[in-house]
Amino acid sequence: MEKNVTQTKAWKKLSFHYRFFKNTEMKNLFAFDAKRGLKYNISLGPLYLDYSKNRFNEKTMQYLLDLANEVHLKDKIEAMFKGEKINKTENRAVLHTALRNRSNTPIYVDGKDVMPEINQVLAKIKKFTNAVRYGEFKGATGKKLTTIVNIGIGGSDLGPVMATTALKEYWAKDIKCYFISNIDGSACDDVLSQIDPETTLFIIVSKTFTTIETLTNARTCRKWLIDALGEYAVAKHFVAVSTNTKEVAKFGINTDNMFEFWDFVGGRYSMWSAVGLSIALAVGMDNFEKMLDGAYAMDCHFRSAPFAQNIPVILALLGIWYNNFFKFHTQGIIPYDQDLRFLPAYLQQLDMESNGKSVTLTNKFVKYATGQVLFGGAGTDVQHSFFQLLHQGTQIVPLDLIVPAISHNEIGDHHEILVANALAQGEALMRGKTVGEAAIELSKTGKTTAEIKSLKRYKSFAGNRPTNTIVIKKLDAYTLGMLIAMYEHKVFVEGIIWNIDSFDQMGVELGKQMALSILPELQGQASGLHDSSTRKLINLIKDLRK
Ligand code: G6Q
Repeated sequence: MEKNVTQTKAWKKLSFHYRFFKNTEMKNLFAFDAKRGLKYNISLGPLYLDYSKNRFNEKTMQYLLDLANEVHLKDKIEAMFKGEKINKTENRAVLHTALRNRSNTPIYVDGKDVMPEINQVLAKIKKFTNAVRYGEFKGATGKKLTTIVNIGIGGSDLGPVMATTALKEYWAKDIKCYFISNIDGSACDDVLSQIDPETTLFIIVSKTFTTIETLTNARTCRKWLIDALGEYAVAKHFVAVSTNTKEVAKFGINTDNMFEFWDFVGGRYSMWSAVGLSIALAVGMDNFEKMLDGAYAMDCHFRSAPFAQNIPVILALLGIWYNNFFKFHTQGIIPYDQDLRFLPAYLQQLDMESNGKSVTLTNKFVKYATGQVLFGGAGTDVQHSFFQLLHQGTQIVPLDLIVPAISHNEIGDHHEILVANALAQGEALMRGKTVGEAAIELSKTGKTTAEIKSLKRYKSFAGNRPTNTIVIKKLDAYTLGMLIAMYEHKVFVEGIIWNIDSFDQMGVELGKQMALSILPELQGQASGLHDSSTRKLINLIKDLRK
């Protein structure tokens, strides 16, 4: 029987330590230890994590590492990699790591090695990708397929959108990618109004192949194509990625044009599988494989590095320290890279869907905070919007600042300005500016004593606000793979400490069911039981639509 994590020795030590440590200022930690910035960092290939601008000292870190050991993290990591059924509520293995198991060593689920099937699908993706990119697999009218439309939602959309955008610089010159996820008709209309049916390949991505948004969007696109080219064109313009062969066939897609994946791959962990077909089509199979290589490098690091030198483990432990002790329940992700602008949305799902849970693996309601709220956006844009609150608001939001050293577009001094901003934010958030410092600054600008008095508090910054700085050499497929795997494992470690199932998503499923019950009412059928507000809203909208 697992111990409640708050009853572990390490947790108790952390609680006690927190009381004395909580007001310690990072700027003093830096002042007392000139080497702090040289001590608290980890390099892995093209990725460098500086975690020195966080509110911890050696003792804190030791207790956090003790906590990782006390919850048997090492064994849990092995259990995941070895294919044990760690997704307890769904009785499934969790093997997104098998999809990028570049060593190809066997991994068994229910006594069967999953690697041969994974390799087969990878080979099929490669063959198809090359056939489309080299113009061998053509559209129904004989034209090359150069427009890729990914139809999927949630885990079947966010990874492909994020990764294709991140790797935009590697796209084939003649390829364009579009994504339709939202059921809002505007999502379909936006894309269909821009593309040519003769050169378009639709990829329907749905693990279950029952998701109402995806199937509705897919039907609309199918009709659009048939109206333009006739029914016979469907086979040449539609492929599917799913675990549900039966439903794919029912939809009218030749199952030869179906790319399989498996129930041991969660939606939000699936971009390494055939769900990433649009990524492979856009950037080519070599780059897709480089992305898998990068993730594999992070997997090997996560599996073998001592916890004190383990990037995902350190990130997760700091996350626990803030969320459960400081009660900082929000986390910001700020990539200083325009092409990573969808990373926060991607990580929002990864983190919040995985760890937004309230029941432990031992079937008890949790009595401590679990998953934090994650948000973010690309720097420097967001410095001009929500950074105000991050600097001077009453909530403290630990940030990850992600900074590529080399830009794909070294135009003038754009990139130096970008990097200078990223580094300045980390330093400013850590140091802050005291009221006294603000007063001195104001006096240097010639303000009167009265003016200084009235302004100095407004111009002060509490500081002591934590940031991790993650420097990557350049945003390429390999590094992107590392980065995403790093966050996947961070989320995993936090889930282990909280003793929750990070791999189910019952919350998402409730929404799917409820919409299905209201839909017939909006379409004029008898009304069901609802609270007075929902009833009124249903009737109001029906009236407005008359
Ligand atoms: C991800 C979730 C969820 C899922 C979508 C789409 O982990 O399970 O976001 O990906 O609901 O589901 P389908 O792929 O089954 O259409």
